[in-house]
Amino acid sequence: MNPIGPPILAAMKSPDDFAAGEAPSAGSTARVPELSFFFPAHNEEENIEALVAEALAALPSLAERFEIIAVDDGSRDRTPELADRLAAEHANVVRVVHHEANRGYGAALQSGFQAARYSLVCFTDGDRQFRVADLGRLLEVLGRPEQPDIVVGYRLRRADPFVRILYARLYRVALRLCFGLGARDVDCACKLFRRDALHGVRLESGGAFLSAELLIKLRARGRRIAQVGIPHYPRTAGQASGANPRVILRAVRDFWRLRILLWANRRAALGRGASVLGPAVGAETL
Ligand SMILES: Nc1nc2c(ncn2[C@@H]2O[C@H](COP(=O)(O)OP(=O)(O)O)[C@@H](O)[C@H]2O)c(=O)[nH]1
Ligand SMILES: [Mg+2]
Repeated sequence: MNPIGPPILAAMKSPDDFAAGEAPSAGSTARVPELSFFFPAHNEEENIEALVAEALAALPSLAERFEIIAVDDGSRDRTPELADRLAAEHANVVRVVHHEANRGYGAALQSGFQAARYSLVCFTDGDRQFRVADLGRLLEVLGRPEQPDIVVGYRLRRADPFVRILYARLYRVALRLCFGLGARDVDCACKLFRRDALHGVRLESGGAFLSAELLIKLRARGRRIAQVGIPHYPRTAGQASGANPRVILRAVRDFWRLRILLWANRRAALGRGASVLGPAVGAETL
């Protein structure tokens, strides 16, 4: 028996539908007109200022107009006040979304998408394991003749403990078997989207499963996803919590909830959750 099941298979095509790209050199592309960049931050007081400085330095060569959105996910350190200060210092460029309490990685990404206003939307994590300038690699692939709707990174050499790499391999197999999802590195937190491609997508997961849920639902809508290798760096400040048992259990629960809902009623399952996009801002009001 095919473990994927006909409803998803029909829309998701084969794993090979993901076009793996060679990693082009960063910054080799023309500037795009506008770009929203956001990052989730949970207790990232040691990273947030350097990340925003890095983004302010890198984004002008990638986009003519850009915004930087910090999503403070109920941090209990100085992240909220540092984020507010950065937004005040760079009033038209840096914005902050605060969660009053910690809601989880997926909820933080959802808030980033909601807040993003421009026609291209991208994110990295807030822990500086990616370089903002490497978003140029994603933009270069987005501009290729195949016209992908989404470009997702895969970590060329993942700079995390071995146990994380092992979990990621098992997760990849599970996603392929249960959802037919052929992404090389679903959790690579370096992704770029045409805003139009996100229309109609609704998401439910508040935790780490959101990255997979997003790609599964985009594939189900027939969106073209390309992949490109991205350098990854060790976390040098702050604490990683992505492998906490609570985080893993929540992801497992969300994984099976979506799988079972899709089996029960694919159409209803795809329509559950909150719309990923907030309102766009017309050019005249910018
Ligand atoms: N794990 C976790 N990360 C969060 C949460 N909310 C926001 N984040 C951010 O998500 C990113 C990835 O977190 P990290 O702990 O480094 O996960 P890992 O890279 O998978 O180990 C960082 O930018 C965090 O600040 C949360 O509730 N849990
Ligand atoms: Mg990390």
